[in-house]
Amino acid sequence: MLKKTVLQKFDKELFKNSVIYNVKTLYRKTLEEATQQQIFQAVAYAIKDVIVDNWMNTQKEYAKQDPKTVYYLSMEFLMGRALGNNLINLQAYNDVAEALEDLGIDINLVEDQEPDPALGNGGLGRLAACFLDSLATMGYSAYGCGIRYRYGMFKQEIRDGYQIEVPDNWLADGNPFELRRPEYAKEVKFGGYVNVYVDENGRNNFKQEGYQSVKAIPYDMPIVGYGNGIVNTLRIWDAEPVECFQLESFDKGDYQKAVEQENLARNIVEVLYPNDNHYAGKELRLKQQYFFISASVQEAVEKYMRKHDDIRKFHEKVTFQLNDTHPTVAIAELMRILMDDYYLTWDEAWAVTTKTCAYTNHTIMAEALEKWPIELFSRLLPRIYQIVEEINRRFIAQVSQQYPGDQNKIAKMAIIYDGQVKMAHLAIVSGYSVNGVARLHTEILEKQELRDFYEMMPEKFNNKTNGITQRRFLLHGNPLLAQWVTDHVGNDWITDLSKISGLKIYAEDEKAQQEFMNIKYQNKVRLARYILEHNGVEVDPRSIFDVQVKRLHEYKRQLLNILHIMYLYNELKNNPQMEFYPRTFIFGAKAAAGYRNAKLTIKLINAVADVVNNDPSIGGKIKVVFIEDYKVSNAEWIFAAADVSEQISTASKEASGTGNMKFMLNGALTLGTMDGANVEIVEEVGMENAFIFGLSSDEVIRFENYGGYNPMDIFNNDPDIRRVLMQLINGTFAPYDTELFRPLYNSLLNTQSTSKADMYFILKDFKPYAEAQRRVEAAYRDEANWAKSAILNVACSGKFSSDRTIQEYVDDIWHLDKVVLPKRGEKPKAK
Ligand code: B1N
Repeated sequence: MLKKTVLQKFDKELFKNSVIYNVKTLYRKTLEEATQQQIFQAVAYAIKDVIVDNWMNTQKEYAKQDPKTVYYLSMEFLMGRALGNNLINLQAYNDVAEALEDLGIDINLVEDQEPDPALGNGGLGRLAACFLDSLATMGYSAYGCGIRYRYGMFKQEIRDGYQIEVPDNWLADGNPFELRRPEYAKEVKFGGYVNVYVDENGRNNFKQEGYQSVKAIPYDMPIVGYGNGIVNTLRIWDAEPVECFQLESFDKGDYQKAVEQENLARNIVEVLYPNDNHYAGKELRLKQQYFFISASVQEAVEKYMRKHDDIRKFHEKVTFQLNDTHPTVAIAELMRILMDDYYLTWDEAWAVTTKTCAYTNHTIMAEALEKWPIELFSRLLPRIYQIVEEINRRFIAQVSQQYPGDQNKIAKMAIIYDGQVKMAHLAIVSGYSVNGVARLHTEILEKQELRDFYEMMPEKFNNKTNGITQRRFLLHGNPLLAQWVTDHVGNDWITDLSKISGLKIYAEDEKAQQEFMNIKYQNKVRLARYILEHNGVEVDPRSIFDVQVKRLHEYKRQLLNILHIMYLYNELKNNPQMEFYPRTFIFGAKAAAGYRNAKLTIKLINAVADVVNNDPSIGGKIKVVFIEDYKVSNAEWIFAAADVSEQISTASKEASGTGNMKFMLNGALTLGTMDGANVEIVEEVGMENAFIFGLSSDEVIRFENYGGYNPMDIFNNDPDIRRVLMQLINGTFAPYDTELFRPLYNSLLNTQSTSKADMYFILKDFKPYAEAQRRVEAAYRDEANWAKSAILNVACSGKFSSDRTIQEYVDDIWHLDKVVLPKRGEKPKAK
C-alpha cells in the first residue's frame, strides 16, 4: 500500500504500484483489463490512503490542542467532484497526472469517471462547499453536517427542447472517499407525545413517548486543506431503521408501527428537494431537517463531553452556523438536550444556546421564507414545539415590555403567529449573530425585511460578503490561466488571493494582453469542443462568449436575456448588412421540477436556438446554446471560457451571487444590475471595466411599495419590444403551437393572472439592457482595451476569495483558534 504523507516527497513508483495493486484487489484485474470507472476507483483509493493518514493526524492534533470548532449546519453541500480537488490540495495533481501518463492513463478521463456529488441546488450549497475548503486550508477545526441524500440534484436532459429530470444515482458505483462510522450512530425520535415525571430529586423530567424513531448513521468525507496536511470532515447522515423488527411485534400489535418506522427510515434521506429560493412546506422536508440536526447536535454535545466536564461552557468550544433557516430546529434541539439530558435550568440552557447559534440569511424572496403550520410542527416534534412555544412566550413578553401596547410589533415579530412557526424569527431571536451575504443584501435586511429586529437588536446584525475558492475555480478549473498568473505574481495567490492584485501592472502590457487573450481563446476552444460533443452545435471560439449559468428563476431574468436575443435576431434580419460582432449566447440552468414558467423559459431558449442557429440568412452571427446538465464539473470549464458574465437579476433580489465572482476570477467582464455582490465587484474593478444597467434596488423597492408599474405603457410605446412580445404568441418560435409561450407573455403583460404583471421589471429594464449590450460589443472590438479590462477583473478579484469571507466569520462571529500542525517527523517535545 501507499505509505506517504502530503508533506513528504511524492513517490511516483509507489503511487503507480498502489494503483495497480488496487485494481487487482478490488476487481481481480490488471490495468489493461480494467474499465475507466475501475481505474478511477483504484486511483481514488490510492489517494484516500494518503488522505487518511493526514486525517488521523489532524484529528489527533485537534484532540491535543482542543481548538474551538464550528459546525456548519446545512441541508446542502454542493461539493462537486473530489478526486481532482483533493489532488490539487495535496499539491500532487501534476505528479499524479505524470504517473498516470506513465501507465498510459489520461488523468482527465479518470476525473471524468467520478459522478458529481450534487447534494445541493445552487449558490447556497456551493457556498457551503467553498467554506469547507477555506476552513481546512486556513487551519480551522470545522465540521460540515448534512444529509447523505440517496439521490442528489436530478440530472437534466433536454429532449425536444424541454427539460427532463433524470434521477441521479450518484452512489451506484460506491463513493471511494467516504467512510461509514456506525460507532457514532444516533437515534432520532418523531411524533408521539410528551409526559412529565417528577424524579426523586424533585426535578421535572420530560419524556417523549409513543414515538417512532430512526437510526442516523454518519458517513465522513475528508476535506483536504491546501498544502498544510489538515483534513477536516464533512459528516453526512444516512438513515436506517432501528432494530426492532422482531417477531414479538406481531403479537403486541406493533406490526403496523414497525413497518411505519421502516418506511420512515427509507424515505427520509431518499432525495434532495430540488427547489432553489423556494419553500414547498412538505412534511418530509421538516423530517429531513430534524433528522440531521438532532443527530448532529447530539454528536456535538457528546464529543464535547468526552473531553470536558462542564456543559455550561459548551459555547466556549463549539459554535453552530445555521446555513439559512433550514437547520433552525438546532436551537430547540440544543435546548432540549441541555435541559432534558443534562438537567440545566431554562436560563442556564438559554445562556448556552444563545451563545452557540448564529444564523445566515441568504434570500429576501418571500416565497423562500419557512413557516410551518403549528399542527404539523407540534405533531412531528412535540417536545421541540413545547420549547419553541416557551421561547416565543418569553420573547413576546420582552417585546411588550420594550414597546408597551404595540400589538402590531408582536404581530410582526412573534415566532409563533397566525397558526405558524416562523423559522427566521426563531433563528434571529435565539442566535448571537445574524448576517447577510453581501453589503447591499445586509442593508436591505436591516432597513426593510428585518427592520423591526434590527431596531430591537442591532448588535446582532453584520455582513459577510460571500466568496469562492480560487483553488477549485482557478487552479483546478483553469490551469492555463493559473500558470500564467503564477508566472507573473508567484504562487502565493493560491492561499492569499489578495496577492493576485500584482497583475494590475500587466493590464496595459501588450505582451501580457496577448498572452491573456490567447489563454482565453484556448479555453473557448475547450468549451466549444464540449458543446459540439454534448449539444451537437458548432460554435466559433472567435465569437464573444456571453454566458448566463445559474439556477433558472424568474428573478434571475434568463427571460430578459433570451428576449434580447430575439430582438437582436430581428435587427439582424431587418438589416443583414449592419455591423455585428459574432456572439455565442450560452445558457446553463436547471429549473425546479414544478416551476412552470422556469421550465417554459428553458423551452423558449431552445426554441429560439433552433431557429437562430439554423437560419442561414444571418450568417452564423448569433449562436444560442443551452448546455445540458449544468453542474460543478462543467461549470469550471464554462467560467474559464467566458468573455461576458450575465448577472442581470432584478435589483434587490439576488442576495449575493457567487457565479459572478467565479467569472471575474477567470477574466470575464460583468454585464449586470446593481444587485447583490455585483455592487462590490464593480467597486473593486471600477465601473469602466463592467457594463452596468437598469433599475437600482431603491427604485425597484419604491415601485413595489407603491403598487408596481404598468408594462402596458412600454408595450404600447416601444415597437421593438412589442414585436418581440408578439413573437411569443404568434408562432415564430413554436409554429406547431402558437399558445405554447402564452404563460410567459402573460407574466409580462397580463391582465388575467393573479400575480402582478412583470413583477421582475423585465420590460422596464429591456432597453437599458440592450444599450449595455451595445457597449459590450463596442468594447470587444477594441481588443487591447478588452484584454486590459479582463486582466483587471482577474487582478481585482482578491476580495472574493472564500478565504477572506471565512476569516471575517472567524474574527467577528466564531472566534476559532488557528491550528498549525507540527512538522511531520519531528519528535513531539517532552513535557
Ligand atoms: O444563496 C447564495 C447567494 O449567493 C444567492 O444570491 C442566493 O440566491 C442563494 C431555499 C435557497 N438563497 N436562498 C437559497 C436554496 C434552497 C432552498 O431550499 C433557499 N439559495 C440562496 C449563497 O449565499
